[in-house]
Amino acid sequence: MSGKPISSDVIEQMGGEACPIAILTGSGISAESGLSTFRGSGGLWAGHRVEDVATPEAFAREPGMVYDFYNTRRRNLLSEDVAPNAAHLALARLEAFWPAPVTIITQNVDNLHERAGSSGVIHMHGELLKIRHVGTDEVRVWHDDCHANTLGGGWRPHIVWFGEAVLEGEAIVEALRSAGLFLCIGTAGQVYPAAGFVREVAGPGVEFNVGRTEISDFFRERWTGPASETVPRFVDSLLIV
Ligand code: BJW
Repeated sequence: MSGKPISSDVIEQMGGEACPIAILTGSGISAESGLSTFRGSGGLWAGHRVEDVATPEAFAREPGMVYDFYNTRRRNLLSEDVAPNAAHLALARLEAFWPAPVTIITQNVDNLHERAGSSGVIHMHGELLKIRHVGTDEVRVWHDDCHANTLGGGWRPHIVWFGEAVLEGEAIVEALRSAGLFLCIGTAGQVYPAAGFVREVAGPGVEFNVGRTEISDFFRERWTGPASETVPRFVDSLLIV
């Protein structure tokens, strides 16, 4: 961290008008809620090769394995053991009390931001509790297992795989363009376009992670530690003026 803490800069702006805040979250924010990250040891892909499960080609080649992968994760997300943690709750509190728009752009396919109370969450990589028809693009909420013959066939997980366009691109551009502050929580910064947001956003960035990432150098400030501890402390520093 260099210079004075970013939170005091932002608080100074409160004398005029509070700035909109854009927040990018990744799987690290949900790790303490009992959901696996992607690339760490024991991560989601530890037992699978990425290209076996997270591409349209893999789905065409071996649909059964891909359906099973997401069915297992959907069941886990719906289990009693998984719930929002203090970081999700702090972001919902920020949205409730910050006097300017707070937009969460999440790479996560879980629903923990919504369950914590955040609204208007942008799920750029899709949602585990939805399925999409490959012919019509119709999207449905879906809490059961999904297979090749579900609802007569043609339904796939509503997930953005490698090589597919991310969702809600225009809303993301608008949130980044207008943000006076950018928070980036629990992502390794290895998957684009999300990894490039810190270089596109109008305002300064703050990174929250347990360690350094490939994009750490682009942030004005870094908070190191578990998100459930660092994010509530940061939010407190913004809200207590
Ligand atoms: C904690 C913590 C705690 C742990 N507290 N922190 C430019 C350059 C090079 C390549 C590309 C490029 N632009 C596009 C590409 C190609 C590609 C890409 O990025 N490839 C890379 C491998 C280089 N991107 C795409 O294909 C994207 N599409 C696209 O660009 O389309 C263009 C297009 C336009 C028009 C038409 C057609 C195409 C799509 C990307 C989709 C990504 N989808 C996935 C899988 C979804 C399926 C699933 O859920 O199974 O989304 S990839 C996977 O990675 C998942 C995640 O959302 C994403 C990010 O992972 P994340 O969250 O960062 O997880 P980890 O595990 O890597 O990191 C966890 C972090 O948390 C670590 O840093 C920990 O330290 C930290 N942590 N505990 C705080 N308690």
